[in-house]
Amino acid sequence: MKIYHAPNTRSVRIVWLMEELGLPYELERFKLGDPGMRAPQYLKLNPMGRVPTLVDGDVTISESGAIVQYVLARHGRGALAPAEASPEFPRYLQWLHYAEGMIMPPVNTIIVETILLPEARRNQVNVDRAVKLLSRMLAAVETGLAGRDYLAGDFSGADIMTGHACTVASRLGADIADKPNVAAYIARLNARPAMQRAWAA
Ligand SMILES: N[C@@H](CCC(=O)N[C@@H](CS)C(=O)NCC(=O)O)C(=O)O
Repeated sequence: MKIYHAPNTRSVRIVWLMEELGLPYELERFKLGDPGMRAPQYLKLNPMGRVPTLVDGDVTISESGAIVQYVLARHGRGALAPAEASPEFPRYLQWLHYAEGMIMPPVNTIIVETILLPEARRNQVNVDRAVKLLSRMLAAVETGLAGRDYLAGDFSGADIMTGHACTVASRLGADIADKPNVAAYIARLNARPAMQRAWAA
C-alpha cells in the first residue's frame, strides 16, 4: 500500500495505523504547500489536493477516517476494532468519526486564523469562538474517557483518529488543564512506539 503523506498532518494517522498493524507500506512524501499536491497527476488521486490518500492495488481512497475503516476491514484481521456485535462497536464508530466531525473544524479555524492568514486578515472573533468550541468538544472526550484508558474498549482505530485530533489540539495550545483524562490519554498514546514512528515519518 502506498500512503501519500505530509509530516505533521492527518496522514500521520494512516502511518500510525500501519505501524500498529505491522503492515508494510510505502510513503510518497509531500511538504505542506508543495506544488506537487496540486499537480494534475496527484489531483487524479485526490481531487482536493490533500493528504492522506491511500493507494492499495486498484483502490484509491482519501478521508483519513474512511482509510482507517477500509484498512481495518480489508487488512486488519479483526485487530484495532471491536466486533460489530460488541457493545463497544457503536462507541467505536462514534469516536472514529468524532475527530473530523467535531474536533478538527475548530482546529482548522484556529490554524487558518493564527497561522495561515496574513495578520491583516486575521479575525480574533473567529479565533475566540473556535477556542471555546474546541474546549467543549474536548470536554466530551474528557467525559468519554471516564474510567477508561481508550475510547472504545481496547486501543482501536477510534483512538488513532480522535487521539491524533486531541494531540494536534493540545499542540496548538488547547487548554486541557481542566481535562485530566484527555491529558493522560494524549500522554498514553504518544508513548506508543508506533505513534512515535508515525510522527517521525
Ligand atoms: N477530512 C480530511 C482532511 C484532509 C486535509 O485537510 N488534509 C490537510 C493536511 S492535515 C491537507 O492536505 N492540507 C493541504 C492543503 O490544504 O493544501 C481527512 O481527514 O483526510
